[in-house]
Formats: sequence, C-alpha cells, structure tokens
Amino acid sequence: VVGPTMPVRNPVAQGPVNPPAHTVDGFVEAFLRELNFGQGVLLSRSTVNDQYLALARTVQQYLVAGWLETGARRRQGDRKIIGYLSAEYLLGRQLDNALMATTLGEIAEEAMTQCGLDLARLRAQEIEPGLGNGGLGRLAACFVDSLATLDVPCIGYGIRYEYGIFRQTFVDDRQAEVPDSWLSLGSPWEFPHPERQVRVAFGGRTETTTDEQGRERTTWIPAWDVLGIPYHYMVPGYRNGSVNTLRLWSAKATQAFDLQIFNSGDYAEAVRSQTFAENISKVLYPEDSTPQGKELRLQQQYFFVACSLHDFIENTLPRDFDLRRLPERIIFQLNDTHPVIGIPELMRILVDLKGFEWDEAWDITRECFAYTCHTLLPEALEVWPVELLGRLLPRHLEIIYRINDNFLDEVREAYPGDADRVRRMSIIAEGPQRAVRMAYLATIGGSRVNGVAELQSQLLREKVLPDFSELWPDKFTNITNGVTPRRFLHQANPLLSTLITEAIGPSWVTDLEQLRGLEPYADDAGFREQFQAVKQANKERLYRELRARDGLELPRHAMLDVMVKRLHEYKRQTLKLLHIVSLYDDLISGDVSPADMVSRTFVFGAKAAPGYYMAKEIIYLINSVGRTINEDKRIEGALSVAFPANYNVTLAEKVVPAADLSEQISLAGKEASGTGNMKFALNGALTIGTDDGANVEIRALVGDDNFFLFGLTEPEAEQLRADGYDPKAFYRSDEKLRRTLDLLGSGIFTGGDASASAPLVQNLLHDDPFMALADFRSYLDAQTRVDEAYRDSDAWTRSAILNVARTGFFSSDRSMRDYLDRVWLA
Ligand code: CJB
Repeated sequence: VVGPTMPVRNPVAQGPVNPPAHTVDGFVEAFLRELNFGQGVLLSRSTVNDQYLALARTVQQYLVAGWLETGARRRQGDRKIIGYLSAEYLLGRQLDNALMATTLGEIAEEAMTQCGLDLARLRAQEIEPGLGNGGLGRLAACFVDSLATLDVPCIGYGIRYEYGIFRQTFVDDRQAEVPDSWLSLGSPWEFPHPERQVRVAFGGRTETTTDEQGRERTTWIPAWDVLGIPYHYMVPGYRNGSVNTLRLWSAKATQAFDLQIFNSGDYAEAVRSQTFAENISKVLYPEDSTPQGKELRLQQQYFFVACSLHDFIENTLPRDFDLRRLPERIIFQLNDTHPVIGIPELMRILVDLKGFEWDEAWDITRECFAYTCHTLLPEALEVWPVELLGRLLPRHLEIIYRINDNFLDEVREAYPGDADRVRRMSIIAEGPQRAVRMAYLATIGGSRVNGVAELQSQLLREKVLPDFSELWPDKFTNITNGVTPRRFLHQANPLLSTLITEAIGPSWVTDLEQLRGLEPYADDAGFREQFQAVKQANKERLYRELRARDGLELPRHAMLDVMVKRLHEYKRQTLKLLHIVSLYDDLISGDVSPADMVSRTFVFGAKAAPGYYMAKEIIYLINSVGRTINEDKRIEGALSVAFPANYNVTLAEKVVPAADLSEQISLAGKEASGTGNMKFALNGALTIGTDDGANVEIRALVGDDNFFLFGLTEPEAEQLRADGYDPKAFYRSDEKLRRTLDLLGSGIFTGGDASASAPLVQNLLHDDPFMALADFRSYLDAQTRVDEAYRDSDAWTRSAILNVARTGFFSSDRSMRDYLDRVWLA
C-alpha cells in the first residue's frame, strides 16, 4: 500500500501537476495508488477488472498533463479548430493505443510483472468501445488520431451510445445479436462533465412576431427537451505530447421522474418520460449504408449536433466572441449526412438567438461547414419525410424551406426556364411523401463537398450530384481516405514494424511515405526470409487467438485468404463463397486432387444489419459451407473456412497482419473507398480486387504485377445493366458456374435441405443485383493467377514487400493534410 501522504500543491498553481515518473518504480507506485485509492482494493484482493481499471487510470495520468497543456495552448491561440461531427467513432481498445502514444509499453510490462501481474491478461480485459458500424466510424477514429499526431486543433463530436454495435453470435449457423454492454465493467477512459450539460429541445411550434422596427422574429416554442451530458475522451498524438479531445454526448432526462405519479404507485408511468428521453443515446443504429428512417435516429442526429454547436459557441469560444468571425475559428466537417441538421441549427442560432440578418447568417454558416459523402448507393443518401422533420424540428423545417427558396432562385437565375432542373435540385423531393434530401442540404450549405477516393469522387460529380457539380464545379474535391499507421501497422504488427524500423529507421510511423525506402529490400533474399518469418508468426498468433476465442483449429501452413468487412450484397461475399464452393467441387468431383491444390484457409468476418434479410442468409450459407468443408475428410485439409463471430477492431488487429490475400471484390462503382484494402496492403497482403473505390489507387501505386485485378469496370457494369442483365445467361453458358451454383443449391451444405440455400441461389439466378455471376469467370481466372503466384513463394514475398513499400500514401496523416489544404484552410 502506498503511504497516505500526497504532495501538497500550491493552490494558485496554473499548470497541471506533474505526471508520475517515467520509470518502472514510478509506474508501480501510481498503479498501486490507483488500485488502492481509486478502486478501493488491495492488490492481493483485486480482480482482473480492478487491475485493468487501475492500469488504465495509471496510463492516463501520464497523458493528462499533455491534455491539459494542449487545451491551455489551444485556448490561448486563435487557430482554427476542426469540429469533426460524426455519429460514429469505432475506436477500438484504448489501452494499447495509450501505451504506444506515451512510450510506456515496456515500463508497464515490467511494472505489472513486479506486481505479479500479466499485462497481456489485463489488456484482454478491455471491451472495445464499438461506437460505430464499420468503415465510416473507423475512418473517424483514424482521422482524430492523425489530427492529434499532426498537432492540429480538433474536437471530435459524437454520441456516447450506452450500447454500441451489437455483439454477433451464431446460433445454428445464423447470426443472433446480443446487446453490447461495453460500459458494464466500468469505463476508465472517460471524463463525465454533468455540470456542462446542454439542453436540447424538440417538437412544438413556432411563432412569428414583428418588432418595433418592423422586423420579423421567429421563436420556437418546443414541446419537450432533454439534457446532453458531455463525456470527454483523450485523443493522444503519437509521442508529441499533444492530446486532443473527443466529446461524446449522453442524453439525460430533464426530470428524473414524476414524484407525484411515483407516490401514487404507478412506477412505470413515473419514469416513462425519463426512459423516453434517455433512449436517445441508448444504442447505435446497427445499419451500415442503409439509413433507417426512424424518428429516434433523427433525434440522435439533432441531439448531438445541437449539443456540439452550443458547446462550441458558448463554452469553447472566448466570451463575447464576435460571431461574424466564426469561420475563422471553426470548420465543422460533416461525416456523411448524419450531422447535416447542423446547418439549419447554426442558422437558427445566428438568426433567432443572436439577432443576425438572414443573409449575413447564411454567409457565415456556409463557411462553417464542409461535407464528406461516403457512398454511391442511392439508398444510402438520407432523406427525412417533411412530416417527421416538421413535427420534431418545426423551426428547422422552416429554415430549410427558406434556404431552399433562396437556392432555387439562384438556380432559376443561372438556368432561366429550366423548370426540370429546379425540380431536380430542390432540397425537397416531391412525391407521395415529400422529403428533405440531406445530401443536397449539405452540398448547398457547405463550403466544400468531397468524396473519399478518386473514382467515387468522380462518380459523385457525374452521377450523384451532377447538377450541383455543374453549378459549382470548384466546390467539389476528392480526398482519398487513409488509415492510421500507428494502430494498424506499428501497434497491430510489432514484428513487421520492428523489421521496417531496422531497415529504414523509425520515422515512417509519422511519415509513411518513407516506406518507399523498403523497395530495394524486396530484392534482398535475407530480408525476404525475415519478412516471411514475420508473416508466419502473425498467422500463428492469429490461429492461437482463434483457438482461444472461437475454438477454431486451423492448419499452420496454408494461404490465408481473408474477407473481413460488413456483410453487404454489393461487397459480394457471395462471390467469395462461390469461389470456395467451386474449389470444393474441383476436389470432390476428382478434377483436382488435394495434393495438387494450393491449400487455402478462408477467413471471414462480417456483421449483417439485423433487419437485412439477404445479408443474414449469406452469413448462414458461409457458415454452412464452412462447416461441411471443414468436416470433409476426403479433401485432406486442402481447404478450411473460419468465420469467427463478432469481427471488430480488436480482432482486425490480429487478422490484418496475418493475411496473404486481401479480398476487395465489390461490384465496380459501389464501394466508395474501402479502408480495409489499405490496411491489408500496408501489412503485406496482396489484393485480389475489382476496379473499385480505393482499389484503383492501390493498384496504380503497387503496380499491376503486384495486384490481382478482375471484373467489370464501372462503365461496363452500367452498360450491362442498361442492356438488360440476365444472370441466367451466365449460368447457362458457363459450365463451372452451373456446377458451382447447383452444388450450393443442392442441400449438401444444409443438412440435405435444398430449400435452405434457395433464398440466395434463387436471388442470384433471377436478380443478382450486384452481378456476381457476371464477374464469376473473371474472378476464378484471377484466383488461378493467385495460385500460380503463391506457388513461387519468393516472388510472392517480393510483391508483398512492394505492397508495403508503395502504400505509404494511404496514411490518414496524408488524408488530414489534404483536408487542411483543400477544405479546412482552403
Ligand atoms: N460507409 O461505413 C460506411 N457507412 C455508410 O453509411 C456509408 C459509407 C463506408 O465509409 C468508408 C469510409 O469512407 C468507405 O471506405 C466505405 O467504402 C464506405 O462503404
């Protein structure tokens, strides 16, 4: 037990107290202090959870000084702040990241050993905050990491969901969802600030009056409100002492319960309004790309945006700040359409609450927002029924109407007599149910619009928002996504990281283009051998993990062929499945003997939105096919399939470094960017992929020889659709495809019940919306090229090294610099 004396500080001291000494002894002492005084237990009586919580708090002590110092520095300066508005942050575990940022890894390891504890065990105790669905949420997490590392002032704003993305389990091969109670064992990484609560109103009506000067003033008289409580999280930069803030909002009822009703004995009724209000931040919508038109989702969006704007204007800006200069101090980046309601909210603040004239407020507002579009799927562009928006946010709807009226006047002026264009460009979609097109509002109300990879940005201009890009060509730009090299290479792949550092020195971690320096090593036999040994060690680490986590037994030596991402038809896990079935067919029909086949282990990881029927059927069939193949002794282990449940960031950190082959096989023109594709290439997997999303740029950088391209291009796919795509025709004309689909539909994978595979098989034969059958032949041919390449392990390793060396472009540090140049400081 640490002694009771605490150093007494001068109460007028302005700076933070010093962190514990950066030594094993200093760490041990701080840890025991946290355990004793924070958790209230003795080491000898403590649970693993106590130890983890104390450890997390200890590491934080080292970060807090930098955080307070960064905050003070930011407040003194007048640099523009990036207000990143995102409904999702898929952060992954915090402890490892904090240890890495503070260089405390070895000290913590030794300190725990001295306490008789195992750091790895404590690490494993952390439940990752799964406050996002997939790519979009993970991108936000990479971006805030990079901004802190670049020492750029940023506040990440979002929602502190009480339950994050559901935990996936499999029951009889089908997905079942379990709530993700990530907070249940305590949450050491957050700092709640209930005293900084913000009141957010909803519903009601508006009233317009005329003041003495004859000016109209509108007041919103809401019907109900909730409180937003901010929780602060530290976002440490990489070893630069700079620590930014993530501010996530939690909803709380304005009144805990109705005492009178409670006293009358109706307990359920007494807490009804509390439950209603607090539902707002209860759970993350488990939708990816397909917005659910749920009232609660709109409430969530307005809730966190209103809290964030209020927080910035009232609490972050200096008192009496002249709001005409707002664009000098803030740019709110809209991470997809989810926070777009912020545009009318800022107009409401400026016009209704601060007394600005409309035009001046509009000029300010437009400078304060920029919009990133992450999709090409029309169904993923959010629209809100006018009726719903008007009921929930009546004043905002009026503001949107006025924005639209003014904008359409501009269109009429630019294109006289073109009524059709006016209709097309209106924020309000007419029809049986009038609706507000949030992407249009974002484009009109923002200073810049960007896509997330070259191809998608081009298609965004040409197909999704063509009228807008014609009207304002300069508003549109591309910023190709990136991933943080800290988490996804340095931390997730320590062996490769060490190998790289030995070759080219350590500064690649914050300057990823330096990986170019590895190119000559691709021709160095000794280096290739080391590289292969790293890959093999990473595979074995993954297999150990899958054995412990999922009870899976996988062969040590096989090509590791990986497809991990959300389950979506456009991503075409089905095409991967057809490939596996076709190889199985080769084996059981005797066309190929197991000894002649390149052994492969297929790893899937994918969650399906709970309401997405076809996606869940696909999961069921992957599991059924996998089970059948794994149990079939005839094929002598030539193929095996692993589908660990609940793929998340933590598992990704083990999967990505182990992969040989990265499957990026979406139908061209559908995947906006992909970021998994970048993580795999950076960790030395070769990609088999279509000409889609950021694959295009990956291929251009790594070179055709180091990438397996297949499939229709976007214009070809469009042409095929225009000509009347008939999947049956492909089925009839390609014998291998016919055998494969027939085998999949035969019932041999589903306990003899052919009807169990019918939903997917029939869908492919009769509809196949993402043209898996059209690309099947080309995909199989590319997989044959993969086999050939893999047989020459030296050449394969050479390609793998070149993938690492040439993908430094995909650092999110570079993405952030691009945003600074083209959007935020442009
Ligand atoms: N994306 O994860 C989502 N959710 C959406 O609702 C829309 C798009 C993904 O965003 C990633 C980050 O930009 C992209 O890499 C990915 O292609 C896209 O599907």
